Amino acid sequence: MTTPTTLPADVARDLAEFSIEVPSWGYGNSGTRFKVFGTPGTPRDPFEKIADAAQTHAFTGSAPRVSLHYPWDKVEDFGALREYAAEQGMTLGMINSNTFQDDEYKFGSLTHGDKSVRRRAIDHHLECIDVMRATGSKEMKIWLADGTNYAGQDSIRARQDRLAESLQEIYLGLGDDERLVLEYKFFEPAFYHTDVPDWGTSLLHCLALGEKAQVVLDTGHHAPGTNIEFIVAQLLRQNRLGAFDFNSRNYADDDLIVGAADPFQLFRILFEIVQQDAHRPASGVNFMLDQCHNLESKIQGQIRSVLNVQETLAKALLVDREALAAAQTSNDVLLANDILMDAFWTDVRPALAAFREERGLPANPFEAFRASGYEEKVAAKRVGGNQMGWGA
Ligand code: LRH
Ligand code: MN
Ligand code: MN
Repeated sequence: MTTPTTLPADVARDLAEFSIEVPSWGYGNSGTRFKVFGTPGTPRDPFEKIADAAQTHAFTGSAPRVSLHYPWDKVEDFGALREYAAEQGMTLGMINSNTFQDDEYKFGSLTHGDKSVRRRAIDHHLECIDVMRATGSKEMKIWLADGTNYAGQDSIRARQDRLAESLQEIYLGLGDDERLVLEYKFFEPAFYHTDVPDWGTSLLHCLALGEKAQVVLDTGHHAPGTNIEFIVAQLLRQNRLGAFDFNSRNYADDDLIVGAADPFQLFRILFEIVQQDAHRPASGVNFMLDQCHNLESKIQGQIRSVLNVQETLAKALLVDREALAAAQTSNDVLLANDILMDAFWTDVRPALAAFREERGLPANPFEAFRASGYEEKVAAKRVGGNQMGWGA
């Protein structure tokens, strides 16, 4: 394929409809267990995080929602936060529960052997449903840090049973138009077994709960070599892929910028999405970022991420699917592969620049944001006070 200067109309339409949800915590300081480096101008409260997220949207036109983490983003009045977001042209997205930072959850939360700890963890999730209602959100994301470090530490089976029971109670708290998504992760912080380590476990719990429960796939939560696009295809086939946490990894749960470590993997994932029309809003799949910008500027990192997803989605949409189907039918292995690779290697940047300009957006959102002076302005204004960090 030669470099296109404009996008085909159907591709442009799909890209115009496609949106990405950004994480509030992506705008706060984060780091490793060794050091958290601060960045000048880092938000001091959830309102400032939303103001920064609104920049990502203003420059890309594709990131109109902010996902909140509770209680990291706890405020007195969620209605006021919602109104503030609306003034900034944003809505509040998925509410992430958090049962991984309290001492009481040292040995588990929804799986804990002590009923009173489970009660507390269930109540926290019911409170998240209240937060959903106050913020206008319809979705809750559950990621559990629960697990054990040593063989024999606890009964794997009993923990599954307790988890199923706890989830059931949370599920019953959902309204008809609300849903929960259950995120899996193969290790960390637990190092021997994790209670929701893989898509199969998450799916089994979701199937037991009902249609308002779906799986969330965080791209960083798999063992090296895992074929993530296969999982995507399978979950979509079952209508149980609720959301993505996009990021990229070289080693473990690195939370680096999506598409940075392995752009081809992102392409393969998005091609499975496109083949099942799951990129369309009607599919209900929430495409979110879950990233931590330890070294780089946070808003620039978020803008880069949105652009990476947009560019890669454009490539996936450009695959000649008719020709691919014909090559597949005739078992022409190399032609089929060539058709896919042709789209992957196509430089869509000039066509996307034209697409953005047509919509009144900067041709290069990344450069335009850097030149806007926003970062310098907030760095001067937000001195003093506590910068919010991961876990603040
Ligand atoms: C866990 C996780 C989960 C949390 C987020 C901060 O590793 O991916 O989604 O909510 O990180
Ligand atoms: Mn995640
Ligand atoms: Mn993670």
